[in-house]
Amino acid sequence: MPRRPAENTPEALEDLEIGKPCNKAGGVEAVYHAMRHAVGKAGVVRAKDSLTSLNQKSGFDCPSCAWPDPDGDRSRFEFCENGAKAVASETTAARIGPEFFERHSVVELSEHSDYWMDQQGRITEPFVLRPGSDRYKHISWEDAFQLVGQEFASLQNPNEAIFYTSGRASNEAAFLYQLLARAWGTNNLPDCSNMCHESSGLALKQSIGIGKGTVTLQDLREAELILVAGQNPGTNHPRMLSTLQQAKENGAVIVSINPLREAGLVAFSHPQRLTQALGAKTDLADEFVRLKINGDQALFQGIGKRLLEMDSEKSGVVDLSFVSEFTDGFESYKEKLESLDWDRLIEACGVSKETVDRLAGLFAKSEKVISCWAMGLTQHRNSVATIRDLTNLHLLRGAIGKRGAGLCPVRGHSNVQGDRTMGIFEHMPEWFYQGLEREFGIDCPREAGVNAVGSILDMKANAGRIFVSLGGNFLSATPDTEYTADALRNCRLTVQISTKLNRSHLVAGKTALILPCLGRSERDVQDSGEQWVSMENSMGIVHSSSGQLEPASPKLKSEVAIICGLAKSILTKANIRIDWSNFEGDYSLIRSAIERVVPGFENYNIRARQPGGYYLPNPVKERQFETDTGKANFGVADLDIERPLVGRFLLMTIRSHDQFNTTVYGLDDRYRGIKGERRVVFINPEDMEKLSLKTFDIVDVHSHFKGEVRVTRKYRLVPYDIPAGCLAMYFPEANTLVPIGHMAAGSETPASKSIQVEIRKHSV
Ligand SMILES: Nc1nc2c(c(=O)[nH]1)N[C@H]1C(S)=C(S)[C@@H](COP(=O)(O)OP(=O)(O)OC[C@H]3O[C@@H](n4cnc5c(=O)[nH]c(N)nc54)[C@H](O)[C@@H]3O)O[C@H]1N2
Ligand SMILES: Nc1nc2c(c(=O)[nH]1)N[C@H]1C(S)=C(S)[C@@H](COP(=O)(O)OP(=O)(O)OC[C@H]3O[C@@H](n4cnc5c(=O)[nH]c(N)nc54)[C@H](O)[C@@H]3O)O[C@H]1N2
Ligand SMILES: [Mo]
Repeated sequence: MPRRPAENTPEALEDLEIGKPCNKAGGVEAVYHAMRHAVGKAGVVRAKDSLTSLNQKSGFDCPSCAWPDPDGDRSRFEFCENGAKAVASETTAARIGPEFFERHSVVELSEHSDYWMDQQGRITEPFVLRPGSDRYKHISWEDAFQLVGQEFASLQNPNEAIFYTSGRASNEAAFLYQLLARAWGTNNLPDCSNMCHESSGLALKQSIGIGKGTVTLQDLREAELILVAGQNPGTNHPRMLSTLQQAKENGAVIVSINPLREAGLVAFSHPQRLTQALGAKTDLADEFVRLKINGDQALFQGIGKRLLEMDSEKSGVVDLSFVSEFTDGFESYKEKLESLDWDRLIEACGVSKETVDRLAGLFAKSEKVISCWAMGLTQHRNSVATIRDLTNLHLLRGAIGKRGAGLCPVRGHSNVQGDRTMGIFEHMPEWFYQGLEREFGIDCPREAGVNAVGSILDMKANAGRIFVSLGGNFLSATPDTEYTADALRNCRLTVQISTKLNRSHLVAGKTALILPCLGRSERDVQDSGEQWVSMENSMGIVHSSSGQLEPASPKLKSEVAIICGLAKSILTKANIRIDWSNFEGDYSLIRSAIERVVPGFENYNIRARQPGGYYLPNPVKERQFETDTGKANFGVADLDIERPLVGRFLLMTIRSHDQFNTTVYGLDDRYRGIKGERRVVFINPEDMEKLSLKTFDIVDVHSHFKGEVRVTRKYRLVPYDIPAGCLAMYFPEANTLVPIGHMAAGSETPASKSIQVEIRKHSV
């Protein structure tokens, strides 16, 4: 019996060095680190070519985050340190070919770290892992597609197939992918958004009628007050800092709401401005609100309560004309907040009453308010209610649907928003299904499919599923690693469309396929010539992206070509008449089909190609709220805060500065002063003392959920400026601790930022 590949990162400890956290982000050091990564991996010429065409109007879209490019002139280097790392990782000179898998069995590979895996380079051709074998072997594209076709043909019911998407896929690929799933007969379309901004999408849909942000870069530049809640832009959206810097120079007050004092929000040196690259800096956040993990709902309710009190003292604080013309539910919201007890609110958020009053004062004196947020708000049990409570503050002040004001959920993956617009979702509205039926003559299923957590439960409970993954790293990105590993192992077939090796290739179904694809930086040539693709960024701008570099291997196919190849072998029913070969040969035909199905894509082939792209319509910008009441809805929810029980902590799982989600570029977290190690637990020094533990001590972490216990071993303790009772560890290593059943009410996003844990000195 061969050994089973390990599902988790190895427990080996590296050489940890702890330095002082940085007090600013950016600067010349960021440029240095960017160039070091780019040149080190790809070689000088490839690095220069890739970085100079990154985010240019005729170049390719940065595969890192979804922050928009500036509308006006772009500097020749419109990228950030972490964008450069993402590009360097994709354009690396290292390769994984057949000899690599001859050298390494799957078990052996699984014993390496994620960092090591990323360094092995780009996968050059398709590989198959056959039942009983522990080595991937080369397979031709033709045979790979045929194998998939045969496996699909053996399923009893279309819902036995699951089609996952990661948010890097282009609109063109995503549209064809969901079409394939629906023509096959299922809405099983989980995506990375389920672990990401699903809570934002749902909350905003309920409150304002559209699950997307409502502001532009120009709005941010004009805002008077900007909240940045539960977000670490210095690491995860570095180009956002230049926008914040401009806002600041125009007089905006910036408030950071976070348990951690993240470097980028303290101050920023623009690496592309000479004086700043050399050391001068702009102080960004005027106020740092150091709240407890999961204290946000209480904080937002507290600010709302104080605004109502202020309004009763002196009218005009609540924008009554906005409230009466455009909103619904104000009276019950008011009643609810008035009934809340101040002591309870203050205890729950962990900040002083004076701070809440001061924030309310800032809201009351600012006409133009923008709230930005990311995973610190979306990955908790009460996330949907929290985001609705934040939205309520904007409704109270009429700070939405006008210049300089609105809501800004800051998306993660560069096209996660576009993928959803293209129909990657387990229950699309009826008009969408009818559009597909009209365009393609298929019968769309109407039964809702599974989301990410739903698909794990389904694969675990039922043997023989087929799991197809358009990008991403499902095993490491989802909660409860060991549980998810069993779910994937239970599949008859797992198919990964990937650029680079990851753990989801190793912990796989009975049969597993790796179908390697072109990266975004690479030229994509099909029958009709060179192709381009398109994406939608965090602000609803649709724009094009054209790869510039030679593909990493001549045997790679584009995502579109792979989906068309799969579709031709999976969809054998005679009644399906979709011309996949035409789509594969000429992507403008895909865009024409999208134009006929999805509103807002009129003249798609022309408009997406114009410099800078174009904005999708967003009715909220005109104060039209397409909700069930036809108005913006105040959300009224009970305060429901996660609190650690006695002897326990609340753990958040966060990103280091050297990773993109599950891809680990390095072992440092420069802004937090960490060097050489990812297996760390950040802890308040007083908590450490109370437990009689010391810096560098090795601990095991146990998570508790409804009587279930999960453990991960061997992490080093790092004292850090984090509120008492709170801990932080890095994702994905800590995902083992996230219970599968612990998720946000409504959105079902794993609550990976508020996990009940206990720490103990390591024992064997
Ligand atoms: N370089 C790089 N860029 C990325 C990514 C990456 O991994 N690397 N990932 C991309 C993706 S997919 C996404 S979704 C985004 C993620 O971007 P972020 O959301 O910034 O990423 P996280 O590291 O999860 O950070 C969450 C922040 O929330 C704070 N936080 C945690 N819990 C709470 C809480 O209860 N309340 C409040 N107020 N704050 C809290 C943490 O201290 C941290 O600062 O970045 C995208 N961009
Ligand atoms: N505990 C915890 N868990 C989390 C989070 C957290 O904060 N804490 N964050 C969640 C969030 S916000 C997200 S978005 C998910 C991320 O979940 P995913 O999107 O599933 O994961 P990634 O790590 O972004 O995927 C990386 C893999 O994508 C492949 N890839 C890279 N580029 C391309 C490409 O151009 N095409 C194709 N086809 N493949 C490519 C590579 O093989 C790489 O190994 O993780 C979630 N999981
Ligand atoms: Mo994300």
